[in-house]
Order: sequence, then structure tokens, then C-alpha cells
Amino acid sequence: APETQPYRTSYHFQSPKNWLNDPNGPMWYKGFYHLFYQYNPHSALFGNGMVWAHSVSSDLVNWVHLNHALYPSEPFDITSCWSGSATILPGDIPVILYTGIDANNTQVQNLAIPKNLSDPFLEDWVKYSQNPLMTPPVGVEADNFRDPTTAWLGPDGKWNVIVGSWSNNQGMAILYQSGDFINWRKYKDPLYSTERSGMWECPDFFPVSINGTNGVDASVLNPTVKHVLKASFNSHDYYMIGAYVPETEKYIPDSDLTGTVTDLRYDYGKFYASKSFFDSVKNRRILWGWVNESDTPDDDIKKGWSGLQAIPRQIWLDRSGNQLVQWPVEEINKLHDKQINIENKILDNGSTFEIQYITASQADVEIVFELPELEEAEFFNPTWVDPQKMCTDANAAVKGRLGPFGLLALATKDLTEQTAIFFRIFKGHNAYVVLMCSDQSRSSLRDEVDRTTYGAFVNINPQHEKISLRSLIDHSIIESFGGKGRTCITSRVYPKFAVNKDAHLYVFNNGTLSVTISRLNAWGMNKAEIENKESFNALF
Ligand code: DQQ
Repeated sequence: APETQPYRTSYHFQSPKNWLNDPNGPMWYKGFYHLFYQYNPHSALFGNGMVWAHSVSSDLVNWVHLNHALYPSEPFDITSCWSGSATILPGDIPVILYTGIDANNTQVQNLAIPKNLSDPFLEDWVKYSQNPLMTPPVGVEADNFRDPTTAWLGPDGKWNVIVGSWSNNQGMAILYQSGDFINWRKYKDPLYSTERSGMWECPDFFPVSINGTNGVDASVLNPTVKHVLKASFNSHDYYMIGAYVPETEKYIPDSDLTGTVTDLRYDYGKFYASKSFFDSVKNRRILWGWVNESDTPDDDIKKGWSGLQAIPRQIWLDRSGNQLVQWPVEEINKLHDKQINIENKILDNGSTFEIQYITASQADVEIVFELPELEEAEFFNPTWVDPQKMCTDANAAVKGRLGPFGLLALATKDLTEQTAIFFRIFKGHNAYVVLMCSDQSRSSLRDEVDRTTYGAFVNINPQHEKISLRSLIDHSIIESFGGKGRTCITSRVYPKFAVNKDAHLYVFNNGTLSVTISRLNAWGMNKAEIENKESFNALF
């Protein structure tokens, strides 16, 4: 019943119970999107015996849970089946490379192939008898060698794959090559390595078009693409944009990782171990990412579950070429229910205004703000380099000039519980600075939950572009997209009172200068159908 499970989501991907983490092996095959994911069948917490749970969908919104695709069964994965990726081989043959944890807790890379290629659900997987195909190379510890990527075909006709690692105090993408997908040889140097990171988990490597939002297959290599290299470490997904040089097997980023707050991240809140895939049906690249809980392990056990997948995001290169842009896949709009529209509403100093008539606990809100008094913005202090710190030091309750303005989500009527997603605009030396915050400090009156506030800059010029915000609100998760998807912040919140019908949604302006809502569209969201196979079969 919803009353006893106020934090279960309505339209995010969740498993019926237990622990869930990384998305694995996403792909499209014969009419269905496949999502595999790390799952603990024994507990609401992480543990040994991890499996690849498996679900399919025709629209990325409604899902059917199938039997586990991979579970510990052989010497090369008897402790756990950890993360990995799918590659579609020529002839439309999907295969999986995944990390097995063997009886000695050594991380090895294994191959699995579908038992029956004519089954569009790909329910049964066969582990290759000669596994493992890769074992930790010299200089790499047994527990620092995991998470193979989707493979790409090089111009020389060889398959390439990278495996995440940490060796010699460097995080790295170890490169392997193969002519037949079975015999893999380590390339002499990693594709990329850096001392400015931790152990590279779940690397991802893919081309993006330099013009337009279309995605391309992993093997595309020509002057119309740049390459993205992403790694998960220190609780975040960091990425670089750059060039892939197959002759030397080097990745040359436009800017190297620095190990500081200026490194690019997919999301400046909670979003980890993400993985992208090329959707050949709609010619787009789609990104999945795991969002963990912010309440305690005791709460996970009480709830009986832990972990969500973020709404899949289409991902492409920004026109500037300097960063990626992410936007919830268009299919999510199918869940739009009742809609509210507002235009040209002025929000004066201190005003708060409720968005009524929609279910505020599960909603999709898009707002575009106009800043008639932009020139009056307060000055930016160039020593402010850490946006998360700025958002923490000056939360939504701290008055400014141009901002804070934005949304109060999952709020009680008296606003004692609220999650504020807001902007502050500053006048910098030669350019305006747009700060975006997700302020969880008052998100719950329960005191055992983590209420860390997140923040990031939005790379837009408010002289030429209005300030836009889209937030997907779903009971205990808020995914926010600032500047049309240039900056993403995902948060988990656990209000005590602002649940279900008692949750409210507001627009606010706590700056002394007024701002105008030039357009607001908000929708209540219907529940996605996420069924187990038995109830799905009963439909036929
Ligand atoms: N989760 C998996 C690992 C990966 C980590 C285990 C990242 O393969 O490195 O569940 O969250």
C-alpha cells in the first residue's frame, strides 16, 4: 500500500524488492529495449551473490521483469556476477562481457551469449565454456579489474574493449583487442590513465556527433564525431570530450581530468555507474544511471528495497562542443496526465505560488524564467569556484538579488518540508554566471537522512537565453535539468509529511529583483507499468 511505502516511485525503474545498483548491458534487440542490472536476490543491501536481473520494454517506460540473465554458477563467477556491457556483433548477434568474481575474489572478464537468437526477450544466456577471457594483468591487483565496456570495431578490423582499473596509483581504462571476440590481448598502454581519480568503475567510451542530437554506434570513427570517455569514481560519473586516435590507441581529451570541482559530470547530484547505448531505431544515444538511497541501511531493510534507475536520458554533444546535453527520453511524456499551463506571471520579491490541480508527488514540470532586471544582478566573486559549496552556504532561504528563484518540490503546505531547486544569477567580469542548486537541507523532518545539498554552474548566457528548468518528481527522487539539459542534478528525498496527497509544488522567488515565469507547463504523471512476467503473460 502506498501509505506504508511512501518512497516507492511511480514511473522510475525499480525492482519489486531488494537491492539494485548499476545498469548493465543496455541494448535494443528485435523490438525490445533490454535493461540488465546489478541485483542482490538475497537482501535489500549489497552483498555477495550479485546477479544480472533482466527486464524488457518496448518504450523505455513500461517494463516486464524476466528471469535473471546471469547468476553465480561457475568457477569464474561463483561469488558474484558484476557489471558489464552488451555488444551487437555483425549478423545481429548480441553478446555480453561481464565481470565475474571467482572463488578467490579475483575479478575476471567473461563472455555470455544468447541461447536462442530468435527469442526477442533473450531470456536464456549461455556462459562461454572457456571463460574467463581476461584475468588481472601483471601490476593490477585482483580486485581492481572490472566492468568491460561495449566493444567497438577498429579501422583495422579488430575488436576493442576497455576494462576499468587502478594500478600504480592511477585510475585507467585498460585496452584489450581481439580478432574473434574470444581471444583478447592487452594493448601495451591503457587508452587513458590519470593519477587524478580513484579506481575506474564502469568506464564508458562512445562517439558523439559534432552537429546535431543524433547518436551513433560505438564503432563510428570519422571527422563528424568526437569521443566521450566516462569513468565512475569518488561517487560520481566524470567524463571528458576528446579525440580517439586508433593508430596509437590513445584517447586525447580536450581537457584532462583535474581531480577538482571543475571536472565535467553527467549529474551533480546522485547518479553513478552509468552506461550508454546506441538506439538504432531512433538513432539516439541513451544513458542509464543508478541512483542510490540517501536514507540509512536500516531504512533500506525496513522498506525492503534500495536503489533506482534514473529516467533514461538521451545524450548528445552541446553546440559549444565543450560538454554533453542530457534530456529525458521523449517516451516519458506518454505518462503525462493532467496539465497546468501558466504564462507571463511576474514573481516579485519573496513571492511563492502554488502549482495546483496536479499530483505534486509524481509530476513533470518545465519552467522558463525571464529576467527583466538582469543588469542589476549582484557581482560574482571570482574566488567562488565551488558551486556545491555556494549552494550549501546560501540555501534557498538566503535572500539574494537575482535569485534564489525556482521550484519547491515535495513540500508541505507550511513549507517546513521542501526541496528547493533554484537558480542564482551573478554578474561576472565579462560574463554572467548561472548557479543551479538542489537544496535538500529542509527536504525531510526525519533526521537520520542525508540532506546534502548539490550545486553546479549552468553554461548559458542569460543575455541570450532564458533560464529553463525541468524537474521530474517521483515520491523520493527529483531529477532536475537546467539550461535545457546542460546541467543535471538528481536528488533523493524522504519527506515525513509531504507524501502522496500531502505533497505540494510551488514556484518561488526569494530574490529582491523580480523574475517572470514566461512559460510553465506542469503535468501530473501516470504510473508506469512495471510488471513481473507472470502478470504480463496473464494479459495474453
Ligand atoms: N558495482 C559493480 C561493480 C562496479 C560497481 C558491483 C560500481 O562491477 O565496479 O555491483 O557501482
